[in-house]
Amino acid sequence: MKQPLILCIAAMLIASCTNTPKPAETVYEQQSPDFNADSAYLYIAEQCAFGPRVMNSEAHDACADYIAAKFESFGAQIVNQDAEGVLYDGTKVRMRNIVASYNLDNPVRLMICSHWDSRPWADHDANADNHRAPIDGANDGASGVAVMMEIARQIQQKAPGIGVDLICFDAEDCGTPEWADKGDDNASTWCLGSQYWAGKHHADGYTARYGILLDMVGGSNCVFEKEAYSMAYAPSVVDKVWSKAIRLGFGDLFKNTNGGGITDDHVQVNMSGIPCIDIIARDANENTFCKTWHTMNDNVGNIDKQTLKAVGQTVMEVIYTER
Ligand code: AHN
Ligand code: ZN
Repeated sequence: MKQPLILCIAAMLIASCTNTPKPAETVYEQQSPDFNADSAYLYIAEQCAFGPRVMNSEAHDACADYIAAKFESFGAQIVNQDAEGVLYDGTKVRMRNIVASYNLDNPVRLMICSHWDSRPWADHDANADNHRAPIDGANDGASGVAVMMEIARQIQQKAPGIGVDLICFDAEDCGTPEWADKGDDNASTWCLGSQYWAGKHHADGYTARYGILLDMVGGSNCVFEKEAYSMAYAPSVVDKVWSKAIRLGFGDLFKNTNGGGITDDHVQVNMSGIPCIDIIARDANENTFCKTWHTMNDNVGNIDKQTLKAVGQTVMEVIYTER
């Protein structure tokens, strides 16, 4: 009775072994349009051409208008959020957060964000004579905005299935300089624009499923580690982003290692109730930020298009596969 059944199963197994070809290595097929790193690079150069975008400067205000106009030219709805901030030394500053939105009718939203201001002091420069000079902030400031601009250009050509908000935070990088007395609440002197936004979102009832902060995403010889606050607040978002990056072939930059916690705009976003991670670069060899960080060398000439491509394509893939 049992024999024919066993024979039958054996025959099926043999058949399946011999007839079914060994499945080929599964190759991950990119779902998103191609992110163009050349245009992102151009948008970095355009921002830097204004000069350092430091608080209360003409370059700062002119660049704010350029950023809003650029996103508008790519079909986004713009909200400018103007506010006053106060620096570590009591100086009052004009701040502007710039929000560029797509598909406002869709309640399923992702927010991508970056700071757009540049540091007023090169207080990490090797030459002490430069410690009070403003920096170009090609990587630290312009790179994240430029990646968002290229994403905006792509969204205008092919809309993703969800709503997207691209948020440029002001006054992130004017925290107490190294050469001044840091006082006892140094952390609160950074991220002034996102602090304001966290207390008063740019639109009533605004929320997003999650956020991704881009900080220093155009440097050379750098890597991205899983930042500690991101892992604490939004571990599943870190997993999603890193696994997309690795499947797209960017595992050389997106490391499966845990980095330290960094006081950055994503902390404010998290405190306002939206889970948000930070894609922030550190030097590939040393446990420091990129070599050009807060130095006069943070300029367009030291931007690496391959880093822009890895980050831009990864974020695009996340946007275009979200349902
Ligand atoms: C501090 O060093 C306190 N925060 C790092 C955040 C940052 C500065 N990102 C760019 N510049
Ligand atoms: Zn900085």
